[in-house]
Amino acid sequence: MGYISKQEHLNHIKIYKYKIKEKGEENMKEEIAKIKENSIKEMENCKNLKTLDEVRVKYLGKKGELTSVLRGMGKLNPEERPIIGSLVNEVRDELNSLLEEKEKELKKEELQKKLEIESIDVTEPSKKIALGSLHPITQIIEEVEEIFLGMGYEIADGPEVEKATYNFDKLNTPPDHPARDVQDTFYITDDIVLRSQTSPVQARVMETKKPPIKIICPGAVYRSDSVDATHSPVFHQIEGLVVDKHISMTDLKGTLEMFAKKCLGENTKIRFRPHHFPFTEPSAEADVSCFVCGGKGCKVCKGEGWIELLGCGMVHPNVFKNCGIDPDEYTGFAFGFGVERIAMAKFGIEDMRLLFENDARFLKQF
Ligand code: 2NM
Repeated sequence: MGYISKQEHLNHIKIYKYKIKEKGEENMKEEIAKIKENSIKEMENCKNLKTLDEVRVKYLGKKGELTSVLRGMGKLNPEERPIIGSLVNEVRDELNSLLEEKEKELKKEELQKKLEIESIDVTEPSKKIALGSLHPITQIIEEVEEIFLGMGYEIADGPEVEKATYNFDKLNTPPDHPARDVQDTFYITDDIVLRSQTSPVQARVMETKKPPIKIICPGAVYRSDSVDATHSPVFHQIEGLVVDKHISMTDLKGTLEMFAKKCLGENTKIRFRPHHFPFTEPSAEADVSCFVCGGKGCKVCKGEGWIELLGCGMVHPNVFKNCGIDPDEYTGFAFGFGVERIAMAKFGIEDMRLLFENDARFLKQF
């Protein structure tokens, strides 16, 4: 820079300041007009409340464009300031009311959109609820219950943790009987067991109810067996009992034949073989003609044509005496079978363990 005198320098500054001041008011008016024009344009282009608020901040916020015009008023002559000041106020009020209007408009639009999206279509199909299904064991129990209810029977139940007297002694099973061995029965104490059959329920009914008695007793029973394809330490039984005057072996055979036909199909035949149970005399086992091959021999009946179905017999007089029923006045028959065996035969299940694992992929099939 070349040398200038102090006076020259001061004059130079004065002239410069004067130039700004001279131009100041016009410039600012122009600037304000531009701000107004731009902000209105941007406001009109706003599509939602968020961008509208951005426009508000950009022009009217603390660091907004119109606000900074007010800040720049220091540069103006004192007489120019009120002119620009009131112009800024005027424009700010105008912009504020335009913003308010636009905001109302956008809010209305957004509400409209929301109502459209959230409106309920009452004709839309409902969500499907996935239903479970009854366990195959439960299905068999319910089916058997239906058949016997249809023949006038009642359903009875009792404790699974049972006195040894009800599980054994009252049922004519003496203390030295092999079934009472700890190898075969779960003992809680010396005289309390997990019931190994549901007949203790029948002993309890005979003790408390005067004949005629027609009951079936479904439920879980326990035996100390190792798990394999045909054994489980817990399984299910259904036992039946009829006590009245003049009940005979023909009633037993007719009842079980009816049951076999209803449960396994009308063409099912039934045969009785002599057997032994401590609580019945005489005792028998009943087989049914194979409901898969009809008797020709197949995989399910292992080529026999017959499938072992149940045990049965005429109630032993000792059982009646033990339960307070006079064997000279009343006779009766009883029968019992394992539910798992029937379910496996009916549904073609080859391994009993599948019935206890409760894998939904398996259970879904029935
Ligand atoms: C069976 C086979 C034969 C039976 C006997 C009794 C009672 F209580 F009357 F003595 N209830 N169930 C019975 C008879 C059970 O299951 C294979």
